Amino acid sequence: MKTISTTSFQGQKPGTSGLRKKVKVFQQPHYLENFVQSIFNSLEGFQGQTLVLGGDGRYYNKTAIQTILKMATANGFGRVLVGQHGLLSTPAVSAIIRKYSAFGGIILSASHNPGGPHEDFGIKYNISNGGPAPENVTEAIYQHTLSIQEYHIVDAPDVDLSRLGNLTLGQTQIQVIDSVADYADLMETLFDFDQIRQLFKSGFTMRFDAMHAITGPYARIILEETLGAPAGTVINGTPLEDFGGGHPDPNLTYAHELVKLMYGDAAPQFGAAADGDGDRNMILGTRFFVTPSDSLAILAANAHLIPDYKTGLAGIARSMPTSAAADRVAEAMGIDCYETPTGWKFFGNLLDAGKVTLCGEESFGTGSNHVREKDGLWAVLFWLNILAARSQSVETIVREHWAKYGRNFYSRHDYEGVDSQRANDLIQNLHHQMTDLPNQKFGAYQIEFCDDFSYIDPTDHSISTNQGIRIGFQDGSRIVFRLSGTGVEGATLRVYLESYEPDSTKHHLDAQVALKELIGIAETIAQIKKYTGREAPTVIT
Ligand code: VG1
Ligand code: CO
Repeated sequence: MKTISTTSFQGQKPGTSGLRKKVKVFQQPHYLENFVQSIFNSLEGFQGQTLVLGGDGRYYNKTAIQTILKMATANGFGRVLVGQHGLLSTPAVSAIIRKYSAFGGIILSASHNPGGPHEDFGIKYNISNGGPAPENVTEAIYQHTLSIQEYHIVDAPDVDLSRLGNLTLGQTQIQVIDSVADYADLMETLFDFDQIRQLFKSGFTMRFDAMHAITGPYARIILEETLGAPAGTVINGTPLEDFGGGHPDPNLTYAHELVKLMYGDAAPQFGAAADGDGDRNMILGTRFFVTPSDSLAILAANAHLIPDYKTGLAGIARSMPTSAAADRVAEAMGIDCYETPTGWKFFGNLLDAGKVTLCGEESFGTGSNHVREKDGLWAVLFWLNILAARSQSVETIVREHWAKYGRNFYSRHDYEGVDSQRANDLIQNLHHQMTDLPNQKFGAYQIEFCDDFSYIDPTDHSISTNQGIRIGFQDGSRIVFRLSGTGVEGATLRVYLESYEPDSTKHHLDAQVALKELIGIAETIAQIKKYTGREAPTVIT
């Protein structure tokens, strides 16, 4: 065992979901080690306990995982459960932490950010409930990074992660586990696999785009091998260190191969994609896109069709920028709906307290109390189970939902790679207008309130402030502005737009058309073009 002296790095502050930086930054001597030691320094009582470790297979995964194994050993973990080849999806890590009562887990991923030697790497710590470390933990880790002076590591050859089985490293047992098995077993306990098997037997067609990222092996085993979907259902199914040069973010812009298929002639009946680390999902029908906010509402409204949820939902939680479509379902069901800040870490306490069963975010994230992360393949299986039970198309299910609950037109406009100072100025400018905006009229819309969202956790009463500027209109429409906490360079401005339409004769409209006036109001109030120097958003979802 060696103790190495080090000096602190600036900026090792975890964002919305872990620490994300360019690979080159992580490759600096001691950079990764400092952060990992700071995680361990912020924890108490892990000696002899179990750590779960894995990543999405992006460039630097292999190198980082060896370093972390040696540091976990030197710091006194009793056992490390590590995915074969160092691979585990984010929801699989969450499931494994819970199944084996681990102390916590480390996930190596920058999620939907691109990978490769010149792209992004990331690291995230999850606590014993299987969920992302809450803000008090990430803050403690950050404080340790500022004062770190040494780290502990064992001097040993690399561990062979290619074969399943048990090894020892120093005093620590290293168990190389199958990346998929525990997760696949859990999925089988939640859904009606026989019903889904019947669906595929009847000739149902589907494509799942793993985007060359972590879900490939999971989707092949669960969809093709277990549920009988034909070979070729899973596309881009081999995890690559650079995700094939793509951007593993399942949306209409980046999942273009799937989108082309689903909007082409002879399109399959169902399309889905997942992100780099497997926690996001996109749902498509034949020439039809389901917005993530609607998806959450539809899963909730159809939960009675799913074995694990048929006895009812305790409640629903959605992040603040997510549309209120789920709120309407919760209201109809007579259950609570919670509004949390962006990021899955805010759902953990609600799930642990049994206050909610389903959670979702507009950013292609949905999940439930089966783990403490959002879960891409879980959402796909949930949809498959609904499709099998209802024998209707994706489009029909969504349209019937709108007819019953009304439609929440929704869109997010992202301005990526904006100058940080200018982006902060834009937010400042909104702050300055905050008290003057209420009651002002813009065309048909009158502003009811304007605030910077803050949240008090109902279980531990912790307070999170500055979570995004909300402009609420009298008819329930909303515009939200916030800056991304997952980027690595410059700033990303996210503008979230929502309006509610009860009239079903207008439900066929394209969201960008229905939201046109609100989009104009957002520009008038925030002067997006002036501050960002951009004529149009980089990505529209
Ligand atoms: C984004 C999304 C947020 C999500 C987070 C992590 O954060 O908006 O909803 O929880 O990514 O998802 P931000 O701060 O960039 O808006 V993932 O799939 O990157 O773990
Ligand atoms: Co992700």
